[in-house]
Amino acid sequence: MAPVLVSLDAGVETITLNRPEKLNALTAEMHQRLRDALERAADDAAVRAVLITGAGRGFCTGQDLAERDVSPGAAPIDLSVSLGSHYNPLIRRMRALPKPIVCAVHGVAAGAGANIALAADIVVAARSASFVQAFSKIGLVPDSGGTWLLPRLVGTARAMGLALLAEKLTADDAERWGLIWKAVDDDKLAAEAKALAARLASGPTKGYGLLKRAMYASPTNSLDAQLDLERDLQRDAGRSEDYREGVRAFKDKREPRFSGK
Ligand code: LHQ
Repeated sequence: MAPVLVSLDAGVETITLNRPEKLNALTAEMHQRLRDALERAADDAAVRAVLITGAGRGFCTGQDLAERDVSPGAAPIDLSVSLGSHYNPLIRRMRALPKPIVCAVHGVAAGAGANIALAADIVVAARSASFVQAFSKIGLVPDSGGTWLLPRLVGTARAMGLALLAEKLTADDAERWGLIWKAVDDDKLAAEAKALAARLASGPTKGYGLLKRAMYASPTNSLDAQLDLERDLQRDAGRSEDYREGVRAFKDKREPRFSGK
């Protein structure tokens, strides 16, 4: 079986991390397949939303720790190579994808696995799931955008606690802290995540892409710059077919039928 499964159904590209015997710990091959899947999502107009999920009993435990030789006498390791070639491009690709990404987290999301999940646009987690900034347990710094995202989502005090203590944060606490969109009962996770992705896939795709750009530019922009950006992006949104359809549907008092254009 491929370590990452990709399928397309009704506008939703589902990407399933599929190395369940290792809790979907990430290998170089998996990164390659993730890259291919996200490139396809970007290029193929038939893809209007992405759903990321994991097979087996957990979502993902980050980098496969067995990929590197840390035995005494082994050659020094340069982890920046892996970040530069795999993890950083993955997070950038997710954030830049002009289509919404839903991530369904169950079991454990640890290390880079947690931060990849948090880089999605909407994160839904099973109530029994947990998020662990496991990095400090092995002497590392939170990566995959963790040190950028965590303080912005939960504040520096909680971000530091999560990073230094590397304790499991329950899905309920993650929801309460504003780290994720929602915690749901375990038996509802798959259906809930699928429904969200399907709903987004039938939405105004162009508008969603522009919305992502605005939202993710916000943390580093001044209000002035953000107002200008909103003006420019709204110009583009207003030229979409879906804007016209949305307003027509409103006037006709019916549900809109968005084409994604
Ligand atoms: C694993 C892993 C794993 C290999 C479970 N690797 N096998 C980025 C770029 C470059 C380099 C370095 O780092 C990074 C960022 C990172 O992501 S660093 C990695 C951060 N992740 C961790 O440190 C998590 C390591 N895993 C754990 O601490 C435990 O597996 C947790 C607490 C997540 C789950 O514990 P259990 O439920 O007890 O499961 P388990 O430990 O028995 O795991 C099941 C199997 O999966 C087991 O294999 P085995 O052959 O013994 O049955 C584990 O060795 C394997 N596995 N995570 N990251």
